[in-house]
Amino acid sequence: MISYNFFFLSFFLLFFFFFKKHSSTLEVMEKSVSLQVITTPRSLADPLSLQIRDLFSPGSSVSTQPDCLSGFYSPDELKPHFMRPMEDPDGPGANGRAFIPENMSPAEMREKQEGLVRNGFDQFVSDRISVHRSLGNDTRHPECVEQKFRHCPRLPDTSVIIVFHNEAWSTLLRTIYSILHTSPAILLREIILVDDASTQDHLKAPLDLHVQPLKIVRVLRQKERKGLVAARLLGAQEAKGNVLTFLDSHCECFHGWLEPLLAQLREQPMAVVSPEIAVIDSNTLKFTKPLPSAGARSRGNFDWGLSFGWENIPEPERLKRKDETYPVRTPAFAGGLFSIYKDFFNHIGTYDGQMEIWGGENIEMSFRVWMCGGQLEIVPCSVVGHIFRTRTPYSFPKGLEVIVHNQVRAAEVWMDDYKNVFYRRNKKAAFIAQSKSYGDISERLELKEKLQCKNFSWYLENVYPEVFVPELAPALFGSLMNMGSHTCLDIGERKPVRRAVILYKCHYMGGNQHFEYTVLQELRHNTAMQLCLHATIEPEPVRIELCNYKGGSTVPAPQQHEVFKKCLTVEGVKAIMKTCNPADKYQHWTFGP
Ligand SMILES: *[C@@H]1O[C@H](CO)[C@@H](O)[C@H](O)[C@H]1NC(C)=O
Ligand SMILES: *[C@@H]1O[C@H](CO)[C@@H](O)[C@H](O)[C@H]1NC(C)=O
Ligand SMILES: [Mn+2]
Repeated sequence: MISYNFFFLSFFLLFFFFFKKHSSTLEVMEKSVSLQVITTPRSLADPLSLQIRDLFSPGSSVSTQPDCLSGFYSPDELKPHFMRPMEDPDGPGANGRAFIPENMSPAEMREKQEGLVRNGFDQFVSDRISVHRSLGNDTRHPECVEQKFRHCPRLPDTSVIIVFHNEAWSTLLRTIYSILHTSPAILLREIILVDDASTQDHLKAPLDLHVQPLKIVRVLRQKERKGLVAARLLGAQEAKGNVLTFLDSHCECFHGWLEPLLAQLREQPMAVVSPEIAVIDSNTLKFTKPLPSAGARSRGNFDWGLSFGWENIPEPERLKRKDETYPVRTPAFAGGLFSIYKDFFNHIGTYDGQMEIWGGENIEMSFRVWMCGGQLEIVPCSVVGHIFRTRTPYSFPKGLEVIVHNQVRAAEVWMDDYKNVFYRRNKKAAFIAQSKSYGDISERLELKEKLQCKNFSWYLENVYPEVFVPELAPALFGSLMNMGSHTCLDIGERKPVRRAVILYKCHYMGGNQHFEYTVLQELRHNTAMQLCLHATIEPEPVRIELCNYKGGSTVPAPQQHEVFKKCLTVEGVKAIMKTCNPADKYQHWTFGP
């Protein structure tokens, strides 16, 4: 362990160098532009894309569809299996509106509370809204509303696969009917429900009896609780459609959601396409309708704790979209709702079957699809609503550790040396990796070899050039313990930007106590954002701020000069900059494991 007098460190706490990072980012951006030309959507005439189409959807190439008509699909041809029944426009939640019950009896209050606890959304409200409710007029961007779809080659058909575990009756049925009322019958081959060992009675015989007359809805059951990945694999195996479309069991599909997904796959058979996700409020079931104006689009990303997140589309990506019907390329995807050719799903290695229950599988699939020749896209003209639950009722029989287990499998297979960046931020993951208790990954490595997948630095440079990459080998890292107070520097639980750094009992698990002392002599906390320790003038506590860099050079903020030659000192529960005194134990720090 190395003990520091903070005299020197304090000098460098002041501001934050990004010259090196910044210049390499620019370089990479240029490279990515040339790549976009190759993979830009709608390259129908591109021989490569034709070749790929033949490979993955043999039935749909022009030559094998002699009866394929010219022109566009008419509204009549795109009629759904079941028209939506007429609805009372003033009924609860009609047209996607919120439903707020009034004058509730004590029994109703109890029912409401129990529903909330059981599901993580308000089942009481859901139960009173029609399972056939409409979502009102089509409010998408006019270019989406007016989008037409060529007959030739024919749009592929799809199996919709819905995995559920103890889903409420009304939300599950509303998901099913919303698909049946919005999907063109010629494109919807079937709906496959996969029961991941639910224990609630309504999901057994009553569900079978209810969907049986609908003919195109099937229920498959997993006897034992195996989780999302295994259940989706079961559904995929049984699916008869050309395309697999995965949805959650508490969704509502908006007007024309399916055609744009299938049309984009027809153009790019090696794509994995996701709809734009609209929020269905977990308390009122209000459906947040899309706006006709082209809003700021977001895309998916990941951070170095391997958590999925959203970000605004960077300018170069935005400019590449000629109109609203163009897809948005995304470095990572949420993984809940998406469509993929069944053949391509198999070709690209489906899922890592040894991932347990839920969590991390979307990041693994994101890396794999991009690195092995595919691409991930969000299609904004396709809008599907989803209830974001306040808590997950999806229980984890073996505890939350399975998520870390899954993340370690993803890191070991796909991240090369960059896996250490993750392990430094998650000590539990580091332990699982070190003790090799993440299971056998040899099949996944063989897959990577067989598909001749690119490496992780290729992915970072070409797919996500905007990503902040922490140093692969920082000078010092870990928990920063104060020798006087024996507590550790911690960013706290709340959104840390512009907040005082706190001192907390050392837990040595990384997370909020992970700091790196970089070769540029900054103290950074950089898991989700690029955060730097920011010196302040006594008695202001030292803050955590977004690292500050400007153009190609580094200029200290003016007020920072005054705190030169001060030392980071613990005083009570605060960290402040004070005049240096080598005898003061509260100015000595050490990097822990
Ligand atoms: C839907 O559109 C029709 C015709 O454009 C209009 O008359 C009606 O008011 C709209 N309904 C809602 C709920 O906005
Ligand atoms: C990753 O692949 C690129 C080519 O795409 C290659 O230039 C580079 O050396 C590879 N990096 C490693 C660490 O293997
Ligand atoms: Mn969900």
